Amino acid sequence: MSEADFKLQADPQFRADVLAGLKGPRRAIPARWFYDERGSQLFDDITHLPEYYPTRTETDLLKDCRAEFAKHIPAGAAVVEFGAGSATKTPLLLEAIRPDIYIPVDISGDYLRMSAEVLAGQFPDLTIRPVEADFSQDMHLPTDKPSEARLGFFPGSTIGNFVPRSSVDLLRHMRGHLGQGAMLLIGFDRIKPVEILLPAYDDAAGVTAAFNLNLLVRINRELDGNIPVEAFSHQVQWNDREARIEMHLRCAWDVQFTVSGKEFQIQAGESIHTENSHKFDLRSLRILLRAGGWTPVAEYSDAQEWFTLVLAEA
Ligand code: AVI
Repeated sequence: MSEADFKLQADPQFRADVLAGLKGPRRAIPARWFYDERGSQLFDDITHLPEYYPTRTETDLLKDCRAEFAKHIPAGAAVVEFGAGSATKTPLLLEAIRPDIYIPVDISGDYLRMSAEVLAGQFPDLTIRPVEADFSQDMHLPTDKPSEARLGFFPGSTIGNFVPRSSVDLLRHMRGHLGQGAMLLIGFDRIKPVEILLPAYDDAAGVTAAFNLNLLVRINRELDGNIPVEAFSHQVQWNDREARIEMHLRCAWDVQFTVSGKEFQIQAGESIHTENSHKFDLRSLRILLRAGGWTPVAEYSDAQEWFTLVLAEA
């Protein structure tokens, strides 16, 4: 396939989001577009960084509580994971509840297939039905046994990457897809001192900076852009009013560029807002779950209260 053909095949939603998001005065591009192949790899690297506490905290929590939450989950429930699945967290859940069917849902088809293959090797008796879809949009989930109960698994505090109105929509959407008698196991990153939060999103090795900047590289490659990537730098701030970490790409000097034939200008000091990562206290996460149609059944937090896993029922 020629480079021109490849560009023609760019995701139309990606193009629409980027063209709308680059228009001033408040420039913002949805965080879900971070995850091309390189972005997914960089995110995986982030999860192993010493500063990025959420993954290891949640993994330890899963290890400690799995016997407890397994007691609440009906035998034979199918597991639907929103996201391709993590190499460590997913096996812990599958070992604890031993479902017959596992349905990972992810926007990145290659990553989804790769992780499904690895899991198939680890769980030879498990039926794995990967679904390539954006789980925040309409999708179709396979039904092997029409009567089966389903457990949704949404770890990593990915819910925090949505603004409150969208996270309520997403939770309701999940409830609709999972059906009657569904349960949800969901991770929430807790509010904590900025001295811990900021380095988690601005690590010394610069991996998160590379993850953020890769969005511009992706735009240039897939949307025929010529954004001068070297003019931008990774910037992280804590927005206390909204209880969230924000990632931006700050422009150091005036630039002019085109994307898909459209012209843009960004002045020195302006930024493109690329990600929100909301943090929660116990009250805010309970309110969010209830607004999304879920009733918390059990909550599990680590000793420092840095992360909470909630088991909820529809
Ligand atoms: C996927 N998500 C939960 C991560 C987070 O912590 O908000 C994405 C991330 N962005 C920078 N580092 C990690």
